[in-house]
Amino acid sequence: MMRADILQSEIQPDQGPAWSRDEFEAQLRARGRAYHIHHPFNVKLNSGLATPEQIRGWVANRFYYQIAIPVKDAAVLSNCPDPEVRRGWVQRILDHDGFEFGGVKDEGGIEAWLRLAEAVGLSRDEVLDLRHVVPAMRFAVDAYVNFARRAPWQEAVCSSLTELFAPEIHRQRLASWPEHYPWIEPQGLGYFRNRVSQARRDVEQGLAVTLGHFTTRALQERALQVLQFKLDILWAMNDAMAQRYGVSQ
Ligand code: AHQ
Repeated sequence: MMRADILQSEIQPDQGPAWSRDEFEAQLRARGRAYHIHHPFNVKLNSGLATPEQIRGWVANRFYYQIAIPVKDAAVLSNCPDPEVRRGWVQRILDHDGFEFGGVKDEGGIEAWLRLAEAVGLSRDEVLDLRHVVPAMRFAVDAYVNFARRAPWQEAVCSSLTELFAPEIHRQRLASWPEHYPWIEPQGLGYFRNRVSQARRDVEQGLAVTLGHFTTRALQERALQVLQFKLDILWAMNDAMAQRYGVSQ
């Protein structure tokens, strides 16, 4: 029975034998064809055709996604009873919120995103007060946080696997923005530099949990449905920004 709610849609009856771990991973990676690296807004950004206003709009709107990530990850932690998994997962919150332990201080990704904002000519205040965030951006991001709060924690882990494709998009920005947008102060791109390695580390844990938990064919199909849900969230975020900042689809 079809349901409109990703959280309620039933696990379909068994559709044959489970895929091997390698085949299942290949199925997950194949969904990269729907990753937002292919969205017209991202293509315009990374091909050097975006205007300063479009870049500022993208940075100010994406800030809403960035501040939602640690809240989403805290929701995963709150639903996860496994201390081993939590020990790995808690690193994601520190990556974004920063930390100070025994003399080691890291400002975190949210602060790094605010430096990106200043580097593209936005003030901290106009980013922090979310005045530029368009409604459909909020709805897409809020859908992700609410999914992580209510879904089984293994499904929330699986939904983070869009990061299988993230190192490429960060590398693409690092390679193309300095050349196309020399007016952006280079130190503003520090966030993307940090994410290349952080995404790789995130994916190691996320993939291990996903391959280990979704072990029947029906569960594996559910995992693909959850990954597609998150791919659609990223795509919808870009649709919202494209519509507001005049990027034709
Ligand atoms: O900066 C990003 C980030 O911290 C995360 C966390 C992860 C998750 O838990 O869903 N996904 C993610 C992503 C970040 N940046 C996006 C981008 O295009 O800059 C990519 C995005 C993702 O691939 O899900």
